[in-house]
Amino acid sequence: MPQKKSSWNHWNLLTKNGRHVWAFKAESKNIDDHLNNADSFSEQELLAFSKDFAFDRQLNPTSADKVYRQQALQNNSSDYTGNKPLAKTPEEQNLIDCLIKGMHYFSQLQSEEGHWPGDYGGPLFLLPGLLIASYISDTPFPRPHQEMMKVYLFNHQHTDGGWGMHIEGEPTMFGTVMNYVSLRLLGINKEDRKLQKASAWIKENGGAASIPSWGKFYLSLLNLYNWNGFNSLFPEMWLFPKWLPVHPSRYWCHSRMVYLPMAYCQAHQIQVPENDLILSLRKEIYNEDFDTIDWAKQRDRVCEKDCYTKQSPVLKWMNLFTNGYEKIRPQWLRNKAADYLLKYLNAEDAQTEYLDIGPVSKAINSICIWHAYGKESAQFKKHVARWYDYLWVAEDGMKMSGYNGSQLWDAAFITRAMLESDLGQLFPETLNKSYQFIDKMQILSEHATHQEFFRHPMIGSWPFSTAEQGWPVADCTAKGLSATLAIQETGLFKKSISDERLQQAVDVILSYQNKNGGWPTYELSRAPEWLEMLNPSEIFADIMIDYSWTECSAACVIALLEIQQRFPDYKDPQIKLAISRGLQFIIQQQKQDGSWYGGWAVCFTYATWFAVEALVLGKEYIDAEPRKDSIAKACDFLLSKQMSDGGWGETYESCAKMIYTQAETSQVVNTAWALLALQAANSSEKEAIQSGIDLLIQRQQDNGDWSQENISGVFNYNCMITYSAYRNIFPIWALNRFYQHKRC
Ligand code: LAN
Repeated sequence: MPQKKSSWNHWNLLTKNGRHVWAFKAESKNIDDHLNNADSFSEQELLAFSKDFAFDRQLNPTSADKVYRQQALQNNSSDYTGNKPLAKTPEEQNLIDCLIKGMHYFSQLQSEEGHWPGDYGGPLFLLPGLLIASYISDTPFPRPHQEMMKVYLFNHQHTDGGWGMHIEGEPTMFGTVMNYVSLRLLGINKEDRKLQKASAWIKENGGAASIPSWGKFYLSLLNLYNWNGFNSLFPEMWLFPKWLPVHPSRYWCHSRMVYLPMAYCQAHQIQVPENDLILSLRKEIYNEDFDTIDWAKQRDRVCEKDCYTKQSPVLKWMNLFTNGYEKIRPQWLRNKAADYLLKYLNAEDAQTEYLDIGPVSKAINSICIWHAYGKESAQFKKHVARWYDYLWVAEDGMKMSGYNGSQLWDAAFITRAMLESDLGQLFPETLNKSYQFIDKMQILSEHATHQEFFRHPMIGSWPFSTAEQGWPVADCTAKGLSATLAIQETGLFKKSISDERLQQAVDVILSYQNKNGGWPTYELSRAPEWLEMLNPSEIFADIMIDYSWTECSAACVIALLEIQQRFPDYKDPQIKLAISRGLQFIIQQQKQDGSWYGGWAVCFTYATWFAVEALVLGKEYIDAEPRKDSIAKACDFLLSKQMSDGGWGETYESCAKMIYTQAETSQVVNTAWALLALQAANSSEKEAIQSGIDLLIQRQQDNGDWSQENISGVFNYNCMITYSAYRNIFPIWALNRFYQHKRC
């Protein structure tokens, strides 16, 4: 690939134990030295960023991770030796060449330690949180980082002046205010033409008073909202008896870990002092005179462009009570609650090496720790050191990632994809490195405080990102296990993961099965579904408890089926029962039209692939008739959505609207999922499969990559997230399956 933009080379990715950090002008590979050269820049170099990272969101708002990929291709070599099997026909040769090219290209993106670092951006409300933490604590990022952030924020502004909640979404009040304020905190003048447009957008759409509650929270911290305009989170709730269904320990861990530091901030009414910038901002984002706003009246006001989940009557009643309580609360009780919150925050920081469970809590925890212990404290410094784990450089600038990466998840998927046929074995070094990485990422011990802070047992589990971050995930455990079994089955590599560790992973998977037979994300469903009525976020749905999901369930069922092959006697009756209950759950989730809704990627093609794969592999565990019907309906559904060019394509709107929404053009990732499902089901529509395969082959670029199309990932129905590796992993997997089927 020709080297295009000189300032791209100023940024280098350093990795250690799966951790990745972008260093400005790195001189050594030591990740701890990544800030050593952050001061050695010229103004001209910084000015060049906006030219070199110019990005046109009109062409495609989803960036293609070009900076990392260019570097990896320059620095890494592949272990491919040029061998290839002989084909019987030119078509087969073409398929083999395409597959080898695809794997060859992708193997060069692998880091030395065996994983595939990649862009995990998408949401547009994450970087603002981190910038607020940096501003409040007076801990600025180095100038090169700041300039790259400005570039990113401007790159994702819409022509009408607004920002969406995520890079593909239409402008919202939340997205626009958060990003506008961020640019102002970064020092952009309010007279700037683009900011003027943004300010006009905010005012025309009702002003910042109508920002959703998460925005009200952030603005309150900045003294740009009044805490009285934010519905109380009732911090005392954490002192409730644990058996109560509304005790926060029963919430979905992401909600729990976001509302925890939010409650701490509310309890202490943390607020930056007024200054010129704040006073000016109050004029820039409100239609009203800030000092005359009736804050209590703003609590439930939400701009209609933002509203995804309406407040339930139950929540309204609860807010009435909690806001009323604020007027009479005894201070000693508030202090007691705040002390407990701080204790919990410290435990979370310690358990995750200060990475925390995700990007939102990462930023807010930093603020709490700064508030509790000060800027010079060891704890706060440890927090700041980990801000950088969440930053990613791509051709659209510097963004905050949706997690500290998707390291384990991608490594497990690609390993399985490559091993779908023995063609993958032409890359032994790549597979071996991936195996070593998966080995290192398995979680092998429990934290001393795991029970005290409501953590699910995790020995033997795998996380989504790194062992250091250490939050176990049910389906990541399943995928880690499946990949390990596939690698071990080749017999090619020194066995580093013992049978005992595999069995521990099985135990974890079993421990995660919900009462309804399905599998959740991080923890069992701990409270009844009616708790959802208390969801205070107007922008997300289904965040209150950890639900059972089709994809998570299918991944766990598949791993259990594979383990039965490997250790037929290990917990045999228990595993069999778990599998059949899991399959029942999956069948129950099927929609009338034969599809399944996908909660974690776009969308129906994704979950339908998972479900079909589990139903096909699990043939001995459920009755033949319902199983066959279900698979046939799924195939009919998929076939009905095939586009005239042979591909499939959904947009992110499938996720929010929960209705299959076809994209203007077919998408390689959706096409690959549909093909994986149809092939798994052994569909008799061979021509349909052939035309999908032809499309994947045609869309491949000369270097073996596929171009980045629409965004692929989602969470909580309404926010999208980039999975940059999917455009390689899934075409490779679908083609490899096709190759394997042809040969048999
Ligand atoms: C993820 C990423 C991975 C994803 C899969 C493993 C793919 C899925 O099958 C289970 C759920 C899980 C683990 C997941 C849950 C929600 C996450 C953590 C994310 C989408 C990454 C970011 C998101 C998190 C909630 C973002 C922060 C925003 C809040 C609303 C708190």
